[in-house]
Amino acid sequence: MSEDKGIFERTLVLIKPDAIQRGLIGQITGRFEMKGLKLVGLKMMSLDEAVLREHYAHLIDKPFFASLANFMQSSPVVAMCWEGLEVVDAVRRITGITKAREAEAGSIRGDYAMSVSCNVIHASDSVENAEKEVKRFFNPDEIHSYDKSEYVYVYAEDERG
Ligand code: IDP
Ligand code: MG
Repeated sequence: MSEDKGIFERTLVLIKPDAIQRGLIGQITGRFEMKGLKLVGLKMMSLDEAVLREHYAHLIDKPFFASLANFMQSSPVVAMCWEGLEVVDAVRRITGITKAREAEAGSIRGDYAMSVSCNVIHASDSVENAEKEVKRFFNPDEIHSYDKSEYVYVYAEDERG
């Protein structure tokens, strides 16, 4: 694949406990489906302290870490792996900024949340982290390869590689 063609990537999304409680699983998942992304992994799971310390390692020293960990353990989450052309960046754009009440209208956080902490979803922030995070939450046999017929309409021929 030539450099200007872009790369098909995988990224991790977690639907957080606030969205589970508020009945937003379907609407959030639908946003990614409507965008044309391919769902290659999906499961509901409860997060233990160890995985949260790894996943939020960059926040461990913050005063809000304990309440963030409590929040993320207050119900199961839904973990999803989405695939697409330059999908890591595309999903971050759809997600919106961390402080949800300032997130752009039309983004998931912009449309569904008001909080910095309870901001409905997690999305990987770089290709490098996406690779690590997909491995953190999914075993290899939980990631599925299959043809998605609508790809012929979602991407132009030269983008499909
Ligand atoms: P991100 O989710 O937009 O990538 P990060 O800075 O990686 O933002 O923070 C991870 C998560 O930690 C946020 O989505 C949010 O749930 C929580 N968080 C981040 N900053 C704060 C804060 O200042 N107060 C409370 N929770 C926070
Ligand atoms: Mg982050």
